Amino acid sequence: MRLNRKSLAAVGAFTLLTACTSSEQASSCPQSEGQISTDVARFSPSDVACEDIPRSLALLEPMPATHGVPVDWRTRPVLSFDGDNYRAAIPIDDGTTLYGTGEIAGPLERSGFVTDTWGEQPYREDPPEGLNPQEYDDATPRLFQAHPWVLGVRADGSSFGALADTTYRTEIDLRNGIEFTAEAPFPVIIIEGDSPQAVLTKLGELTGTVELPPLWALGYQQARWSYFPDTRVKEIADEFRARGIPCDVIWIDIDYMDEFRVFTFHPERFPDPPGLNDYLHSIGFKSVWILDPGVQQKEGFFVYDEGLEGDHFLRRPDGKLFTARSWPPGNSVWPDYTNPDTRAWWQTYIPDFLDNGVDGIWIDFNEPSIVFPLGTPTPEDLVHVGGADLPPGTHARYHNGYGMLMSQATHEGMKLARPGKRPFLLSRSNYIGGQRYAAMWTGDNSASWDHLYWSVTMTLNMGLSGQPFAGPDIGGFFKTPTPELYAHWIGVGAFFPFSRTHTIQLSPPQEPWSFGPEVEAISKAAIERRYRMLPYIYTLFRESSLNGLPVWRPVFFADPADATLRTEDHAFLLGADVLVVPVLTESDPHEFNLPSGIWRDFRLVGEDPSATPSLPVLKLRGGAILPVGRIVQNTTEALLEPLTLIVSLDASGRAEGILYEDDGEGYAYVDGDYLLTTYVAEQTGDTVMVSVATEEGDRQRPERTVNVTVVTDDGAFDGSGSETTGITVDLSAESAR
Ligand code: NBV
Repeated sequence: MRLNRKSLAAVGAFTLLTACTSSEQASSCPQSEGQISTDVARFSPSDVACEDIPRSLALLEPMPATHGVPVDWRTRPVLSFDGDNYRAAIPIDDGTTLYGTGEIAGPLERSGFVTDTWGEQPYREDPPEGLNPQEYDDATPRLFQAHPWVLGVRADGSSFGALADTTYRTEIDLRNGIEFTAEAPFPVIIIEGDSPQAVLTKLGELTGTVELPPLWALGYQQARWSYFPDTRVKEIADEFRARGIPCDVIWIDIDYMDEFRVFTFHPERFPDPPGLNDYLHSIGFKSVWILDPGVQQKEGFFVYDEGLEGDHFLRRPDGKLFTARSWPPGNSVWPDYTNPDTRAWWQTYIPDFLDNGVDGIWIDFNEPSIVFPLGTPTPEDLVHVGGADLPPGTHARYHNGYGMLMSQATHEGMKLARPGKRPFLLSRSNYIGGQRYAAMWTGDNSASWDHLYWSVTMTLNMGLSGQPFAGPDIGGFFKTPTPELYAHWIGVGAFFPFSRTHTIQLSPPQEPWSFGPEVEAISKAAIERRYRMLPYIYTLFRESSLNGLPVWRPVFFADPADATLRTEDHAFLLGADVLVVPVLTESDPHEFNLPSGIWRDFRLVGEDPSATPSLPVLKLRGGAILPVGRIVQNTTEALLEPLTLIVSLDASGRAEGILYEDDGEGYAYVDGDYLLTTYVAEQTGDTVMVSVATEEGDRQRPERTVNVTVVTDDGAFDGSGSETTGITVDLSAESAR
């Protein structure tokens, strides 16, 4: 092994602090230092007792070390304690670029930035006066979620990941290598990999992957704070259908509740939730309803009474209930989700709630944030009782895990209530590993071009932090977008893994038709593109659920060793095969660094991005086959009648692509009821033959028409036929061009 001066220094400093570097030692303390698997090692402060090191919320299970870390381990943190704070410094080689750190505004590449992991409502409508957006990013180093995780990509494309395995507030300083700082001792887990993809797959093995979502949750979704009363919800849903704009989900914000009390419905505004949901279902909509953790402290309110009886609410150190203002009038109290009995109690409300025909749940303000006065911090000395494998601890210890534990309780409650259906849960706050329970949106953003750009970089960095199911409020939550901004946002927004328009209370309408006929037509085309791509997007989610790879990937994933791609964050990859090149700036067109190789433009709905710059240019990798469906109004309609295979041949005249299909909402796929097809295309002379190369799963191949479009540098050539006998496309046919 070759050691450079930096890593020698690191080993030297490290061995002063730890005794355990030989290859055979292992400890019964799950947090102790050692190698967990071939590419994963944990480094713990050696002079701290095992019980003083927090138990991991990030990891799926404790994952004890099996043996000591070999002396030639490449990436070694230097651990230290300065009397106040514990620190882990990780030197990096020249040419290494850094990513991840979860939900953070600013550019994709995080080197040079400081992130403070402490979920909270940042109230960041606008940069403080006089600050440019870049400085503003520095000035707001935290958002709603906490991911004490950094992905490093070395000059040669090999990679590593570093996880500060603690829910305590952790500063991630990337100004000079990587430095994690927290007030309590913490282990650092290092993952090594040949590529960033390999590291993310390992991260998925350690912290879990997203569960395959129901297909409808990948459709386009419409929200505002709030559509009410119920007749307004129906009007919005009807309008989508009347205008022929595809949409799967309508969102119901806090005004549906009776005085904002969780698990209640406003008697006048929403007198008949099951009736409303029946209606929505009859026209192909699903509905997602919001819940907040703040429970009104009012005797006679069943959630409060029962929670008090079971001792489920957070208390102050003197034993008194912690009370503060949430949305309901008067004070509220907050469940202590560290207690397994409390999680089980919270779950008891979910079956009745879902029985109203509710399809999905949205949990908000679960950093947790206090509503009045806005920005009041939750006291760090609140007492969490813990239970099962979680020790008791202060709020300082559990704050960053609160949203995740609420997500876990809600997700598991949804599964218990409807064992045959995949839950869809969206959570504003979460912690690394939280992708196993909930999707995320990037919280309260603003209608500005900077926020449009950040919505792309944030979604990318969420994917590089283990969370593939992410997206922003399209159009911006605060403020009102100009028609041009909305058009650009929905243009790219239709491709977010989670694609939803949302806006604040009392703001002007923000539906796709609210900005005039031109933007309506652009929005319709954008959303129709998503629906055509859904079979591919669904296939990507299935892949992510298995191997932890993000759905949105930075351009440098196409060639991690190409230094010119490392900062490209105005374009992105959807999976490995589709390159999306949007316009994210109002002026100053961005100079793109795009991967080398063959990338061919393709179109889906007759659009022309050169004439409509708000619709991103789409490029298909040479060597890829993209499975697409037809335009539908929602996912209750059959997507794949017909199935279209868009083929982009590589230099040797070959291409390959994968399509995953199942029933879209249940768990039958786990027992084999799915169909996974690999299609191949091969050129011989002037003809291209497309056929099924492999198939997996018990699901019957449907009888359906299959269209093939071969995109070449000369144009597009079409063919049609059956996937059981293969399809021939004639590249010499003039008429097809
Ligand atoms: O529930 C109201 C809003 C919601 O629309 C938004 O998406 C959340 O991020 N919620 C915050 C509370 C209002 C905060 C100002």
